[in-house]
Amino acid sequence: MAKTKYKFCFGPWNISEGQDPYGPTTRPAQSFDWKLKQLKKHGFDAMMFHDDDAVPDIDTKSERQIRKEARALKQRLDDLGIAAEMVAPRLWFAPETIDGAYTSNDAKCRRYAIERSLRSIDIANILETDILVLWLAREGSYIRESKDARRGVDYLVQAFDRMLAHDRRIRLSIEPKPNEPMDHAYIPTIGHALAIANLTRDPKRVGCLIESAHAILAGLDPADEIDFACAFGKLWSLHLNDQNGLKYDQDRPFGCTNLRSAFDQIRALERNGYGRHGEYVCFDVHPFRTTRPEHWMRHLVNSRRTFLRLLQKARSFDEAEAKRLIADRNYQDLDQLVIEHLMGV
Ligand code: XUL
Ligand code: MN
Repeated sequence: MAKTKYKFCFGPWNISEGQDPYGPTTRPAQSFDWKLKQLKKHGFDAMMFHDDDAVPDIDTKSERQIRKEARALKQRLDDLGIAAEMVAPRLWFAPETIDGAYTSNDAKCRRYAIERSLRSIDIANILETDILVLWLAREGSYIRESKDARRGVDYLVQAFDRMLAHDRRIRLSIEPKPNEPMDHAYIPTIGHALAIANLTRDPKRVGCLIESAHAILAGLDPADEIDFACAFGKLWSLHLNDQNGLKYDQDRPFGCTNLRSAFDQIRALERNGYGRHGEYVCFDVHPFRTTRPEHWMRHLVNSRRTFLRLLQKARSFDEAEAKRLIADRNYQDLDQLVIEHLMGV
């Protein structure tokens, strides 16, 4: 079978300015146009968009104005030859989402979250992507007793059903993350995402997005999560990055900490034919706070480069020898085969 030619993308938020909870920005903001121009220049094909990356100050604008601005953006993307990979409602900034979005205890706030998601779908339509990414940032609890998790599931299903009914082509791609900003999230793993899909009015159109760091934060192996999602035909998007253990979400360059796991993730993508139906490889990585403005694209360029180098490694792995060692249950030497292959000896 012909080898997959992978397509790459990132989001404007991946060219971040260095702020963290303890200190301000360390780089001056770059314009949106500058960010768009970096894509092609560095071998990327598409951009991911939060709804308000596409239409800034979206909450202050009418539906008509939102559509107008989305159409103008589409024109700019076409001029530059860039696709929109997905749109994601940013449901974690507005005052209405302080106590959760779809699962807020306040009915008015739940309505806000749904309405805003419908506008995101309108933008996705105009940008010609059928993927709506749902990172359910504030759907969970700080304090267990403040929420009813059973009702939370019902609220999530009601919200997903409204989105599925709004547009019969849109596909919801749920991006699980076990914690941060919440203490515990309601959809912490791919298993949860695929299970809740079955409660909706159209399970076929509810799938998932795997982020390597989020899987690691859940104590799971990202490669196994990829295989699991692909067994259901539901891996529709991917955020590759890295994470050094159980701490804050680090969004480190792909492979920088767990090189072997990065190799395993690529092997999982290869054996499942990820990318053959137009799926993109996105890097949800952030520059280190110390990065100088003149090195600002390196975390993205390097993640892509590591991906392509590891892809060569995956394609040149001695599968016959691995098979022989597996048949002999000689996992000690299989382990060494992988290590030496990665070390290039
Ligand atoms: C948060 C995260 C987000 C989503 C997009 O941890 O990964 O950037 O990927 O909203
Ligand atoms: Mn992500």
